Amino acid sequence: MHKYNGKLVELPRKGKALVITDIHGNLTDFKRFMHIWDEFENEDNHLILTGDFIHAMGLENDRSVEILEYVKFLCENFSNIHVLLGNHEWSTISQKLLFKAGVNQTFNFDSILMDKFGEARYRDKMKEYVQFFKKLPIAVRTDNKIFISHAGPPTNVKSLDDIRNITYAGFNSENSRLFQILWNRSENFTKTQLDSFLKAVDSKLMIVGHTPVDGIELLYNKLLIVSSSYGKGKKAYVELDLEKDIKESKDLLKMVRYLE
Ligand SMILES: [Mn+2]
Repeated sequence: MHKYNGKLVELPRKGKALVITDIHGNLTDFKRFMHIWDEFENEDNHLILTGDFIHAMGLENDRSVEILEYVKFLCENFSNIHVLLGNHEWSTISQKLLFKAGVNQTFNFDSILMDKFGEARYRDKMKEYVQFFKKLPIAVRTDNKIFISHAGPPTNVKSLDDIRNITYAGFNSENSRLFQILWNRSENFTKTQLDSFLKAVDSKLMIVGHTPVDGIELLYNKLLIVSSSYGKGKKAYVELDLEKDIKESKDLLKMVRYLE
């Protein structure tokens, strides 16, 4: 099947992987993706959610808890489902306050938990979720050399071991490798830094979410940014062939799909 190597999931040259990014509390889109996965599922195939499945980016109809409960169930019951940590789940661990569009998302998640579970169960539920988030892997590397993470690349990674051990320094924002792989956007690295990261992790191309785009955006011909739900228009995902040789971005672009 696959190797769990610290915080890195290593996928063999077999089957396909669905790569889905940034659900952000959107239960309607989540269900549509789960339907696609149901059709796609077999013992060689994998589902990869690249983090930020919680926290709706506006206040209306935030279904983060339902999605989180389901994602947790999937993780605990299927070894071919890989859920990566995003900066929003990380903020729940680190208790760093996240302000988006003037809304304190951490506080909003707290209040949803409070509404749903009540004063009595709220603390236990929060603890349970934090434990779950801490166990999530941070990245996937496929045998055909695609590196997948929530955001990034970080500018201070020297080897795959730096990814495997990335949470040794803790979950606070002083752990700069972890912080950067969860938060970095195009303005935080140069083409040279992207190239040296890919070399360090022995990968050809990289797939991330995090930055809202119109379906997809290709950066420096090496980094594919995908928005599957929360984005700027089209909703894209990747049906990644784990067996094919992927030499350049155009090979990867052929594997992009869109929600109808
Ligand atoms: Mn994000």
